[in-house]
Amino acid sequence: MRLMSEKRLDRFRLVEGRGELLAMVALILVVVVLPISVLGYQFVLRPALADVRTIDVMAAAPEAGGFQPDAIRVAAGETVRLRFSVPDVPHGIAIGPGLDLDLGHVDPGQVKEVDVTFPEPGRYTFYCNSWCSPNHWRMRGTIEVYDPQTPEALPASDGPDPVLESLTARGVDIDAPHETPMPPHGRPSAARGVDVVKQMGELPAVLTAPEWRRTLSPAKAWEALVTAGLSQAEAWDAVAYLWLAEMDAERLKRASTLYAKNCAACHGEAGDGQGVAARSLDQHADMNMLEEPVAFNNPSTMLGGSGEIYYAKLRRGGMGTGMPSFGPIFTPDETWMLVDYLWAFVFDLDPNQGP
Ligand code: HEC
Ligand SMILES: [Cu+2]
Repeated sequence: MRLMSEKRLDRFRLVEGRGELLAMVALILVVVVLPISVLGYQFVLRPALADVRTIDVMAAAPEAGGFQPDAIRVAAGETVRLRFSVPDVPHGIAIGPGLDLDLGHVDPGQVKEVDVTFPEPGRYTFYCNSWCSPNHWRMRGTIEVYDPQTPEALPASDGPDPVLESLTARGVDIDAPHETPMPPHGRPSAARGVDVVKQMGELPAVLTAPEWRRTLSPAKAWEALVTAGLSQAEAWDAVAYLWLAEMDAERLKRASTLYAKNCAACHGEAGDGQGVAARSLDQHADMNMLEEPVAFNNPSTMLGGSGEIYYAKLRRGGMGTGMPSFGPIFTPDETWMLVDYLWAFVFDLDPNQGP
C-alpha cells in the first residue's frame, strides 16, 4: 500500500519537474525566439524572398519636407512595394487616379505598405488625404510608370480633358460668378420630383440626357420647366429629381467618402464652407487661400452653376484661390461622382437612393 503511493508521488514529482522545464522553454520561445523570428522574417527574409523592389517613402507635412522621395519611377509590369512611414504627425495615404488605393491613416512609428503593379505606362499621384497642416494640399508625389522597352521616353499623358476643352472652345469662364436671382424657397425634393416628372408624361429626351444636365445650371433648367407649364415648386422638385438621377447607393457612398477625406476640411462636412481649414484667417494666409471655400448648401450660388463648370473647377483647381487641382488624383468618373454629390447639399435625395 505505502510503496504504491510513494511511487506515485515520485512520478508526480517527475511530471511536475518536466512541467517547469516546459514552461521555461515556452517562455524563452515567446520572449526571445518569437520576436527575433518575426523581425528577421519582416526585415531580412521577406524582402529577400519577395520578388519585389521595396521603396521606402517618408511622408511628412510639406513644411517638414513633404514626401521623400516625391517622385518614383517604376517600369510597367514591375511589382513594387511602397512602404510609407511618417516622422511627424498622422497622415492619410492614398494613390490615384482610379486605383482605389487608400492605405488609411499612418501614425508616427507605424509603417503601412502596399504592393502595386502598374500594367501600363502612365502617371499616378500619391497624396495625403487627411488634414495635417495648412500646407496639407501640397503633400503630393508622382509615380511615373515607363515602358520597359523605351525607358527614356516620358509616359504619354492622357491629353487634354474633353470637358475643359469644350468649355474653352465655347468661351465659358469657369471662374465667373453665377448667382441665381430666383432660388427655391424650401428645399427641393427628389422624392416629390419623381411624381412631378411622372405626371409630365413623356419627357423630352433632352431632359433625361445626362449631357443636357451637365451643361446647364439647375436654375436654367428650372426656367425651362416653368415655361413648360410646371409651378415654381414643382419645377424645383423635378430639377432635384433629374439632377440626382445619377446617384445610386453605391456612388453616394463612394462620393461621400471622397468628399469627407478631400473636401470637408475646407468646404465643411455639411457643405457650408466652414471646414477646419476655412475657420481661421491665419490658415488662409498660410495656404495662400485668397477666397472663402464655397458653401455648397447655398442655393443662390450653387444652383446658378452647371455640373461641367464644377467638374472643370475640380480638375483644374482655382487660379490662386486655394481650391486645389484634383485632376492628377481623381478619374473623370470619380470627378463626376463628386459633382453629382454636391447637388445633395441643396436637394433632398429620394430616400430610395440612400445607402
Ligand atoms: C484647401 C481648401 C479647399 C479644398 C481642400 C477644396 N476646395 Fe473647393 N474651393 C476652395 C475655395 C477657396 C474655393 C473658391 C475659389 C474658387 O472657386 O476657386 C473653392 C471652390 C470650389 C468649387 C467652385 C464652386 C462654385 O460655385 O464655383 C467647387 C465645385 C469645389 N470647390 C469643389 C471642391 C471639391 C469637390 C473638393 C474636394 C474634392 C474641394 N473643392 C476641395 C477651397 C478648397
Ligand atoms: Cu496631410
